[in-house]
Order: sequence, then C-alpha cells, then structure tokens
Amino acid sequence: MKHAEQWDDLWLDARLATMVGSGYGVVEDGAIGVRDGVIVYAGPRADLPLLAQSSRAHHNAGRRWITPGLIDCHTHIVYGGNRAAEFEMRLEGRSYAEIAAAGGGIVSTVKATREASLDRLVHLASARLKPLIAEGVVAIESKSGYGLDLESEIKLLRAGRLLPLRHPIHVRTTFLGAHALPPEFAGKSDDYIDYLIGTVLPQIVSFGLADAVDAFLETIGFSHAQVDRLFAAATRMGLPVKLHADQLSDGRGAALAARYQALSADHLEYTSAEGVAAMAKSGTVAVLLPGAFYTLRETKLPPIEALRQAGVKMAVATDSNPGTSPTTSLLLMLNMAATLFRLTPAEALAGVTRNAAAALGLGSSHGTLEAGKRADFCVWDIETPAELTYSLGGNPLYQRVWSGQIG
Ligand code: DI6
Ligand code: FE
Repeated sequence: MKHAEQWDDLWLDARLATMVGSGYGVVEDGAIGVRDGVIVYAGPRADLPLLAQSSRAHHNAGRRWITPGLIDCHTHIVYGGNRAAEFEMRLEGRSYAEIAAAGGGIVSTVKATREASLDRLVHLASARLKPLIAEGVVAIESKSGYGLDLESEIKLLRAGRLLPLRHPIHVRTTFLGAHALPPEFAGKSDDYIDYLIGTVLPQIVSFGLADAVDAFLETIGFSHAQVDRLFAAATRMGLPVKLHADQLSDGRGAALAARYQALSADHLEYTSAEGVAAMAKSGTVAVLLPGAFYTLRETKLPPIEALRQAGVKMAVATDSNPGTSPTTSLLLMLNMAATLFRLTPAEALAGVTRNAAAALGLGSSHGTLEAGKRADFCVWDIETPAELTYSLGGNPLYQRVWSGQIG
C-alpha cells in the first residue's frame, strides 16, 4: 500500500451522530478514519475501504456515541474582573442606579479589562476556556468589546488569537467595538462610531486581527443608523458581520443583519416576522443564547417556531460574559435551549455543531462527521444522543479528538 493512502487512526465499534442532513445522521455500526488531522472516512463499518487495514492505530469506541466536536459560536470570553459583587448587591435589593454609582455594570468590566495586561487576559480567558474544552468544545468565537479604545480592543483580539497557541482549540475573533459607549465618549455616540470606522477598524483590518465585525443594536447600545454605517464600513473592508439583534426590544436588527448577509443574528427575543423572513432569505444563522435569557429572567421567547417554519438555521451558544451570561458550560446551554426555548434535542445538538459552524463561516471544514472535515470529534459515554441535552449538569465526555489528536 502506498504511503499516501495510509491512515493515521481508525475509530471502530462506534455509534455515529454525524449531524449530516437534518437530524442526527445516525450510523449504528460506524467507523471514522483520520489522516493528517482530517476525516478521511465516516460511515458504516461495513463500507470501510480496504486501505483501512493499514491504519497505524485502531481505537475501539466500545459502542459509545461519536458526535462532531462542539462549537461555541458566541462568547465574550476575554475580559478582566467579574461582576459577582454586583450580582450579590442586586439580590440584596440594591437598585441599578446604586450599583452604577458604585462603579458597577459593563463600565466596571471595561475598567478591569483596560487595566489587565495581555498576559493576564490570556490567563483569565484560559481559565474560562478549560471547562469548555473539557466538555468537548473544539472551536469558539472570541469577541472583543470590553476595551472600547484602539489599544484595548487590539489587546482583546490578540488575546483571542493567542488561545490556540496554549490550548487545542480553534478560535475565530470578532471585533465588537460597538458593544457599549466608553465613558470618554459619553453623549457622543455618533463620534464614537466615526472613531471605530475611521481609526480602530482600519488598524484591526491591517493587522488581520478580526474574522468578523459585530455590534449591539439596542436602545441601551447603538442605533439602527449607527450599526448600518459600521456594517457598510466593515463590508467595504472585506469583513463579514454578525449582530446582537433584538435582545431587549425590536430594533429591526435581524432585518438589518440580513441586509448585510450577516453570518448570524444573535439573541432575537423581540425579532418580528419580517426579521425572520429576511434571515431566511439571506441564509443568516439565528444564534440562540439561553444563558442570557435565564440570567435576565427574560420572559419573551425568541420566535422559535417561526424560525423553524422558515427554515432558518438555529445555533446555540454560551454568550459567556460577566454581566448577563456568566457560564462556561455549553452542555448546560443545550439543556436550557430545550427546556426554556423548546428546541428538540436534535435541534439543540445541531445548534452546537453544524449550525454553529455556519454561524462562524466554518461550515465547509467543521460541524459534521464527514470525509474532508477537520478530525475534531467527541466520544461520549451515553446511550442516546438526547442524553447530551437531557442532563442538567454533568459531563459524559469520554474522549475528545482535536485535529486528529486525542486530548
Ligand atoms: N448583550 C448582553 O447581554 C451583554 N452584551 C450584549 O451585547 C451584556 C454585557 C455585560 O453586561 O457585560
Ligand atoms: Fe453577547
């Protein structure tokens, strides 16, 4: 057998949830072959090509289930400090105004983030990343947005880009300069958008530090017109966009995102029927964030049935952030997506594999078990794939494979 045809590793005696097609894509007696970090075969053992005999190592999965590696497609994992004190003050009955006066809220995270060194931020983000990796996460998005000035936003994006040098993880970085208005621009939000477009974004593009541009379109964030301007600039500079859309009110965010062929529109609690239709037309992924819904005690559900009927791809992510979703468990989000949002377990799993890959523009290389995709997958100690969504806490990961390597 020619060397070029030799496989590195072969997993046998596995049940596969390939996530190819619309459901789990189950293969009962499955096998996965890997070469050079890429899947060269995923399917029935009975159809294995003969050259599988020459694989260097055979792994017996013992009838365990294998799924694609999990993908967390919306995180703010890089930031300084935390907001536990504020959480405690709120529960002791202190008002929002008192907390703000005591230096709380997003501004406190911006302050702590600006003060932290690049090394410190990588260290803090690493501590949040480890539990995700331990749950089988193989790729994440890492947003900036707690720096809100040129130097600090660059520091946050650099921290995101450094994570793969220390951990077995793929990272896509997103520039979220339009997350909040920094104190030095108080009352001058249009000037801040001009600064992002004229100064910050061009440098980030020239350093190649961002894979996408995001914004927070909200009455307490930025206006429709301001986000429109930012997105036009991002598009001119060749970056795809995504949007925090309609989280607290209907700001016609989903439709704006769709107009720019956004990779995703995220949150969507207040998205209208027109917004859903626009997303279906543009192929924009709906990223559902049940951790923020839960933390804010939101009661207005995203339009799940309308998204489903329209055929909009739905992803699920942690939104890991210190204010509204202080979680580092994507498996817990699967459960919440089902219990709070009524996604089926198959939809929830597609939301952290196939559709999460699409939300990051990684659909051709990640998110399913098929030949040609990255050899990033999880072997689980479960009896059915629904168990991943059913359990509230716990972690049945048996083995994580990243770029063809176990660990
Ligand atoms: N939506 C949110 O819920 C968070 N950011 C956003 O755009 C809040 C961020 C924070 O409070 O730190
Ligand atoms: Fe977010």
